[in-house]
Amino acid sequence: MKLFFDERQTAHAPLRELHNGDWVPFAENVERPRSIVAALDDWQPVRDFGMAPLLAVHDADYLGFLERAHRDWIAAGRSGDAIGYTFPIRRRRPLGFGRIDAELGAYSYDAGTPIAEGTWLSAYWSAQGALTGLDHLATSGEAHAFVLCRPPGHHAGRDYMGGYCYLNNAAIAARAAQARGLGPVAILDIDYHHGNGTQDIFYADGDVFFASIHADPRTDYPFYWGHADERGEGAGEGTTLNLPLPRGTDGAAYRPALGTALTAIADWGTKLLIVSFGADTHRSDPISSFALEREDYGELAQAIGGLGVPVLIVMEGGYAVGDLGANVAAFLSGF
Ligand code: OKP
Ligand code: ZN
Repeated sequence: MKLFFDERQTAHAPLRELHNGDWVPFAENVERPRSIVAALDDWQPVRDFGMAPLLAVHDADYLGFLERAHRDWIAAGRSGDAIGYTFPIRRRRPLGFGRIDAELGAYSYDAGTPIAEGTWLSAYWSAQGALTGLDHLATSGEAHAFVLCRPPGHHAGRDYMGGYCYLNNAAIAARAAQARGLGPVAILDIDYHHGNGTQDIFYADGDVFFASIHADPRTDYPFYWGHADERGEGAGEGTTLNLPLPRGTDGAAYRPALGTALTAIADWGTKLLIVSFGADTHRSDPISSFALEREDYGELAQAIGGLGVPVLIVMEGGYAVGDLGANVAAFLSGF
């Protein structure tokens, strides 16, 4: 299987994040991609598909904000990473007024997603990686491709960042796949955390099926999305499937949920599957509470590969840096 990564994805290096009321070292750090790169070979260069495929998912004003936010932060006399602290609560208009602090709040839903000097460069090349992996699937005839997207993407919406995510790599690849006539497209999100950004982007869209297996949002981030009764709306009614699982879920308890998701994805007539893969379901993950073992990942991949459709795998979370590369390798070996 071909693997895709660009060194510019390591420019993004925020120093710290607000976590459970304290400042802690930023968990989505450059050791993550280093660990994955070291564990695998057959890495391929990422190509530049430009801004158009990003604009097919994200608002132009949001992309402009991401690109200039850190410069505006420095121009405002600040140092370090740009981070919001005032958020437009429901029913309050998210007016930006041009002050960087107001914009940071209006374009995000949490204070755990800092913008550092290299953030835009890394997010841009992370998304281009997803597009390159898709192009490879479309032109090579190979069945599977892996993109080391970093920063991850599944928490980013049309006009917001959050959960270490800025550009929604899976959604960008899905829209590009549709445009190339590779659909019907489904997205399967198996990160520990619910992919709220991806869900939002396709919630009223009847052409992309979104299924997610994740920690129950009654106990886990992102709390306000991913509940079992969220099934899509309008033309997208029934094309969102949420399968929340309790903390402590192990491989044996996880597999039936995966079976449910795969059956729904097959029944929907999927021709191309995009997998948002997080290795933060592993028992050793420092910010998550599932109990999957390394051996479970190969089995999950085998079940997914059993669908018999092309699969584009994009990396989402996974924070146990010592285990991360080996866990990703175990997953990919199952294809
Ligand atoms: C991203 B991905 C902020 C506390 C909330 C956010 C977790 C984001 C996970 N420091 N933590 O889905 O792995
Ligand atoms: Zn996660």
